[in-house]
Amino acid sequence: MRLWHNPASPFARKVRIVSREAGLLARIQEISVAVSPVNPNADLAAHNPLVKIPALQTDDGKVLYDSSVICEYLDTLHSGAHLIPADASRWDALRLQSLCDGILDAAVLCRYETFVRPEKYRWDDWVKGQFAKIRNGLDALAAESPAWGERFSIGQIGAACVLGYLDFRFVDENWRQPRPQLAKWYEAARQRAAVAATIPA
Ligand SMILES: N[C@@H](CCC(=O)N[C@@H](CS)C(=O)NCC(=O)O)C(=O)O
Repeated sequence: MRLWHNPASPFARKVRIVSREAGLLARIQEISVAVSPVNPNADLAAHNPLVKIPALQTDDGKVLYDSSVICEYLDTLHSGAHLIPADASRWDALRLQSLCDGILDAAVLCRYETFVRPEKYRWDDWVKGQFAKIRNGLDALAAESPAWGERFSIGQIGAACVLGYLDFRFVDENWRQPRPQLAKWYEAARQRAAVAATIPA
């Protein structure tokens, strides 16, 4: 299989953590590409009309996107504990993944707005609106993290990707200060080999 990704991409990181947790890394060739809405990658464009990462080409040639679909596909390829649970905890896990994806959508859009978009076109109120989503989402993660215990399914994988991305791109946000329990959870999550191996750089 081939995975188009970038080490900085939090959505691709979800897939890269899943592939490692599921023991599938040896079956995946990771191809690092640089993408942005104003700088599409031609190879990726030939496989994903949205020209976004992650995208996964399976062994039979199909190309899958986006990160949620790829994670679900990879979870069918191993015999270990499911990362997307099939039992009653499934809907909580999927909802948590959606919450984390929403926070990441807002954070990635803010990155484009504050870094890629020329300064004269920037819109402060729009950035404030996106940051409100990020902070509300973090508060929701903080409220539920004490109940996570040792669980590390797709929801917690999403949370690790959110927190790693904020550390990487928005360090001044200092998300830990008002949310010590979430910070404690993340310190433990960072010790997992799959999380440590994919810290954005
Ligand atoms: N919903 C998508 C979001 C993927 C996404 O936004 N990826 C960003 C990189 S983190 C991207 O490819 N941006 C390029 C673009 O928007 O053209 C997923 O879950 O995979």
